[in-house]
Amino acid sequence: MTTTTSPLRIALIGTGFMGRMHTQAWRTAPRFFDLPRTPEPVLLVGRRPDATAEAAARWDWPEHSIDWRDAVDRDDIDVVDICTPGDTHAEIAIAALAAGKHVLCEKPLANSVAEAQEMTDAAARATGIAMCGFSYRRTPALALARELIAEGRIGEIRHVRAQYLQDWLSDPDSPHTWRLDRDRAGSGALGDIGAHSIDAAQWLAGQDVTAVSATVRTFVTSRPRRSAVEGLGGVAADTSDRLPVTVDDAAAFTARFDGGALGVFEATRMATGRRNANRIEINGDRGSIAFDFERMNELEVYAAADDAAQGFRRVQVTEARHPYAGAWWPAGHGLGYEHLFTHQAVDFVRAVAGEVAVSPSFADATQVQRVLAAVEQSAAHDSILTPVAPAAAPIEGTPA
Ligand code: SOE
Repeated sequence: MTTTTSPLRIALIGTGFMGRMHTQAWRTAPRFFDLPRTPEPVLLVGRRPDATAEAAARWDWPEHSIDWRDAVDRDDIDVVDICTPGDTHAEIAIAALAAGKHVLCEKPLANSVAEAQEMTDAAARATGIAMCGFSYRRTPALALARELIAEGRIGEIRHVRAQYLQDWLSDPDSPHTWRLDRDRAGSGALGDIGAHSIDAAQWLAGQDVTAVSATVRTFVTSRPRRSAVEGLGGVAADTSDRLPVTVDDAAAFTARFDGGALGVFEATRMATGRRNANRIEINGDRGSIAFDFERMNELEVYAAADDAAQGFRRVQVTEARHPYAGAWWPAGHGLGYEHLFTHQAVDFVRAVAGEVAVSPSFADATQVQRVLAAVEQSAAHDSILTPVAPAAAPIEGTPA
């Protein structure tokens, strides 16, 4: 019989993809994990009255509003969960923390280092906890990788190789969205998905990025205006009515880490055929780990100390002894994308109760923001890219 614990009353701000995902997580967490407090969805906040009312009814939120301040001002709300475009994170999080709320804020933390630092300073002054939603840390396979690396199983880390490949923008006529507007999103693929790679790399390696050399590209510079129906499945309107794209479509950069490792990163939403290929490989002097979210229940492990049967082992991370896995199904049945967010909700509730550390904290997320800013600064000065000398002109008379 599950013990009932005091409620942790949730206000969720945002009704897009992450609003749906976080709703699922708050409801699922207490059904599979023993928690010190029971998440209680109370208030859903959106932008449009009709779409917000429809989402609240469909996702079983008792109350709804179109003003986030309702979440901050009410005494019967304990947690403000921010799932909105990046240009609103700082104002909402700082107000919620000042009102004594606990805050979960989607990634990247903010649209600038200055904003992220203001949020971190607000968290340091606050009574509530403040966590950033780098959800891939909660993949059982990556949590296992971190345990193995922390135990020294792959030795001294030399290489970190991370790619996050999506393709939902490969079609030049896929509709414009706030994620393509620098004023709202801060950056494009770099901050949206490259931030995940940066956070995971630093967290797994236990080292921070200290310098980068980068280049970015925007392949499609304008896109059709999205129809009025947005958030719950909008479709594009007339493709001749286009809005400018003011962010990167793709970013590539090398990185130095303070522990001596060398990093190579790639983030793109134009990798045609790759729907959500979030990959990372870390090579040490005694072994390696490799992860690909397209096979998210598996971790590839190489141990140099192995005997003649050497090679990368494909570990199914579904055993009860593996991180988070024991709460779900028998070994071998596997988890999905949504379970990362349930694990995030579990760890958030446990952090509120002081049972576990807040991870990632706003300070951790601000370090990611500093790396994002360095990448954009480096890419802005493409002069760092040394042109390859042109081929010598062919000698007269030689065949082309
Ligand atoms: C981008 O499309 C996106 O939704 C990211 O914003 C999420 O952080 C990532 O988990 C999935 O892709």
